[in-house]
Amino acid sequence: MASRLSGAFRSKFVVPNLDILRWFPGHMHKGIDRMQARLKDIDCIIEVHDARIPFSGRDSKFRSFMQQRPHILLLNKCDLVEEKDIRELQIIEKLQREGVHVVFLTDLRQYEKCDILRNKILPVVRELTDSRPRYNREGLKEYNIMVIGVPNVGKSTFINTVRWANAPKKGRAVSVGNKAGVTRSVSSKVKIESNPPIYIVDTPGILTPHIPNIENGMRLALCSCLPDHLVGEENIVDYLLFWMNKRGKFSYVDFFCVDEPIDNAVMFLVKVATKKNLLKRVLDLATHQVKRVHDCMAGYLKVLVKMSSIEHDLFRAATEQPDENDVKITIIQCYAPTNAAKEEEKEDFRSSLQSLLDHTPRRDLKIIMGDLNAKVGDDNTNRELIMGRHGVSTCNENGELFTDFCAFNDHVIGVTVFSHKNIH
Ligand SMILES: Nc1nc2c(ncn2[C@@H]2O[C@H](COP(=O)(O)OP(=O)(O)OP(=O)(O)O)[C@@H](O)[C@H]2O)c(=O)[nH]1
Ligand SMILES: [Mg+2]
Repeated sequence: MASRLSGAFRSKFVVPNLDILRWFPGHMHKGIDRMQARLKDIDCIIEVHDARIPFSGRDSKFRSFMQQRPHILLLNKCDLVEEKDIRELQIIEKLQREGVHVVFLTDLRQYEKCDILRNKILPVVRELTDSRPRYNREGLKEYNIMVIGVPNVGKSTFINTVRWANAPKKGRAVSVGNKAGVTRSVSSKVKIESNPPIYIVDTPGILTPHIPNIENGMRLALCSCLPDHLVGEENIVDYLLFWMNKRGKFSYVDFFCVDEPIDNAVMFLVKVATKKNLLKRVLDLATHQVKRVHDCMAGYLKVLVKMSSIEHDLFRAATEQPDENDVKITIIQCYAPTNAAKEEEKEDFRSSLQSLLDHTPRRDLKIIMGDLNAKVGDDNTNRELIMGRHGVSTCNENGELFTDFCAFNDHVIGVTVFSHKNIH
């Protein structure tokens, strides 16, 4: 089928707007500065990356960290690739030619396999550190590791898992979540071994401010290293179709029962949604007629991507029916630290709030209320989707953090949308 149809497919993938691949929020910018500042206390860098895309996204920022300290690369989420592909495609050899000499393949979901972390990775950390000058840390018995990488590759999971391997009864030391940008600041040290003492520092996932190449960006999006809503679910599906068709991977045709390969995301989604009866009614404003369109944007059709190292069959998909038609509301009442409070106090507050939101069912309508102690001002340039122009005063630091938080979580700052009587 591949050779018969290959001429019919796009030869180049085009995104509607390059901005969809630009995600470099304030916490990443700050994170890089803090990581650089912490380096003087760090003995070894462990870079975690998604094994499905061993090259995409590991940009010059990571290379610069690699050069400053001994470096280990973990290609994680190996459960989502065929290990034989990594061997056959000589991924590790290619990485070594690029100067990445120590590479481990990990599957951090499998706790029982975590002896590799203690018995293989940690000894290598000690060996690499001891074999090089430690400058200001010469003679110290402890080892400090910093975990770096792009968002959502399993950096925080690595810390929890390796700590758990040492002390199974302890809970999570750092937050983990299945979306990009869960860790938003450089953490304090987490102890993972006592003899000799080994500590790890977690860091936010960092992307480059300018994705150098569209396909790299789309591969990162496919592996959820960028938020789906930012790139657009339809664009992600479109790239996936482009990628599979180009390589003659047509397993999706039978899986979705769509008769033949399709090279257009909208057509594909409409066909699948029709078969699965996942259509919704919308009013077409131009014709005033009710149309039935596919409902993937509402999250009813969820495309789960199983992509592997560069040339491997990558697709697995499932559909999710909405539970019922009723909507539940979750209200989170909070009292935030003031603008003058310490950075750690503010970070604790944001992490707790994020964790509460992450534990709220996705379909719930979420309302955050209380005293946020944030002034967001009245300038909503580039933030039109999350705030109006009726905020008071000028934006302060808490205001900036709060608008970032709302942008990340798709929340609207209701109080800025309507004008108020000037009675205070
Ligand atoms: N399939 C699979 N999922 C994993 C693996 N390791 C971690 N995950 C999942 O990947 C998601 C992201 O994990 P995190 O540890 O939060 O990733 P992170 O790199 O710290 O992400 P940020 O803090 O957003 O930069 C979570 O849902 C984890 O459960 C793995 O080996 N295999
Ligand atoms: Mg994290």
